[in-house]
Amino acid sequence: MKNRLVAQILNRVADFMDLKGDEFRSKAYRRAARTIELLGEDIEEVAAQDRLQELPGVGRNIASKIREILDTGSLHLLHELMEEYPVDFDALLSVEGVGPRTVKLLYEELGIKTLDDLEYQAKRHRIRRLRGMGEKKEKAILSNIELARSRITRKPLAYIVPLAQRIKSEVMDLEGVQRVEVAGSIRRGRETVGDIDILVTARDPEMVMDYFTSMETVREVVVRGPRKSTVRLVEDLDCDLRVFDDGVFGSALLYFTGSWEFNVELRRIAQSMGMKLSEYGLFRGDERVAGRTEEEVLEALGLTYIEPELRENRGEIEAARERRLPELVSSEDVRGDLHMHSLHSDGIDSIADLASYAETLGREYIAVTDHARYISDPDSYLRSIEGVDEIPVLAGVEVSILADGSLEVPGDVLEDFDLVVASVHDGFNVTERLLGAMDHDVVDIIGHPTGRVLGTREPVVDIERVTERAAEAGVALEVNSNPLRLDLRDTHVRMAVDAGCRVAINSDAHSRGALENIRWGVITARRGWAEPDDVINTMGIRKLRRWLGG
Ligand code: DGT
Ligand code: CA
Ligand code: CA
Ligand code: ZN
Repeated sequence: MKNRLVAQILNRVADFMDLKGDEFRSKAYRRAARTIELLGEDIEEVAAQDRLQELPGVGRNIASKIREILDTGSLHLLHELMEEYPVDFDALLSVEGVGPRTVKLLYEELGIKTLDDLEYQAKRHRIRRLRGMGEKKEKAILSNIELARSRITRKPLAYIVPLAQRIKSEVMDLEGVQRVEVAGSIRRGRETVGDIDILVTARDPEMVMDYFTSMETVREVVVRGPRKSTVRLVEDLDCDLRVFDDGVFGSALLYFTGSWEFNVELRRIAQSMGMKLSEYGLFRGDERVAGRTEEEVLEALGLTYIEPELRENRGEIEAARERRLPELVSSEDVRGDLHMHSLHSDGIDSIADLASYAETLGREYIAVTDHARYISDPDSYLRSIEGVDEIPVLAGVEVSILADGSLEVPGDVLEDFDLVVASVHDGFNVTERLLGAMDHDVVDIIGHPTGRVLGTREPVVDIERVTERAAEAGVALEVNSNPLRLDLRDTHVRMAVDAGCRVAINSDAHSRGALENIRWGVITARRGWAEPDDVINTMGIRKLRRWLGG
């Protein structure tokens, strides 16, 4: 489907029309883009059946532009506009508080074209003097530039994994291809990724490159070589593909999985043993000592196998040498899900539908934890939970932690529930409030403890004090599996585990489908060195009930 590409290009044309001050055309292009974004069918089908002009907002002119995009993958008009106004729209618009109108103003008044220009002028206090801007807006822009920079270059793991898997399986289907692995930060499970790295062994590398550089999702070929190519994808990130010989695939995989810091340390160890490590193998002089598998290379360096999630040079290499790496928790260990929302609050599915979908995912039990403020009649809420018999459903509730650390609902009301998740829902004074909340005996789990959301400013929380107190109070800290939360994050999970406090890997789903998100929480917990025993929802339901009751 090229719907998204077409909509993106039309929207970009509209941005330029705004710059030109051509409000009429801007509106027309934006309207057409919106139609195509919301279109339930494949735009190529519509074009093939000559029905483009039947779409709302698509006249003869725009229809011909759409056909041009479908035929060529780009639009001549857009290139002309880009030459006329060499403004980096993507970058500027990604700064919170900067819209197309502001871009126009910044360009016309100060000639700002890039993030660097914007930063430079903001620092010289030139922005505040512009019409409708002022000191406050200038400051906000300056502090949002940093964030915009990281957002442009890095994407949430969960958004990119399906794309990487698709490319992997398509390459796998090519003739003569033996192995395909996704390496880099994706294999390590980092919460955001900069690009996709793919390693291949194949009889005919040229043929793989032909396919790779002409995939439908390729916007632009950055480099094409016989064994290494880089393409820029429609999804706005790069993908590297390298072809290796089977005999060195292990060392190549090790090298391109990284992390950089991990590789540096491995190479240092190889050197200290009189060897040399590269993507082509582990060598003593000219002799290749190891390279076929990762295990082989690591063993030759005196190390046990190290799971990719741990490869950040945060003590895992030393632990591998001393044979004391943790047995990491895995998806199969997770038996229940203890945080989700149904129709009783802001979820979109019934409790029964959540339960039966959870069962298909292999969960043995769930807890439904609707927001307390929606539950006006606790008895009827509890009755509707009792009525479900697909799998055991714990009657839970999520309560907000108020500004002074007290709970939004009195403790005696909470006694009626099997499980209480307490969460902070705004970013102020988080540490003190969490510590306060853990003084209440009824609280079992602290939901998304820091309240951070990827791509927005991170709240300041003293995790060391929070994990210590949680361990003492017997409260579990959540690893919220929502791909934009992952809260606790990997390094925080590690602190929790070290402090001896338990975590709960929960979906916080607001729909059935989101119950699948647990996998991202598992990856995060693994990156935090968590073992099954560190995670309360690896317990069976009886044991868990005892834990909750105690
Ligand atoms: P990303 O793409 O920013 O999310 O992070 P990575 O870790 O995937 O980084 P990337 O794509 O630049 O490179 C993939 C891996 O390849 C990286 O983790 C380490 C390895 N690598 C690439 N070039 C070098 C190098 O020159 N030296 C070392 N030590 N490692 C390298
Ligand atoms: Ca990468
Ligand atoms: Ca790369
Ligand atoms: Zn929730």
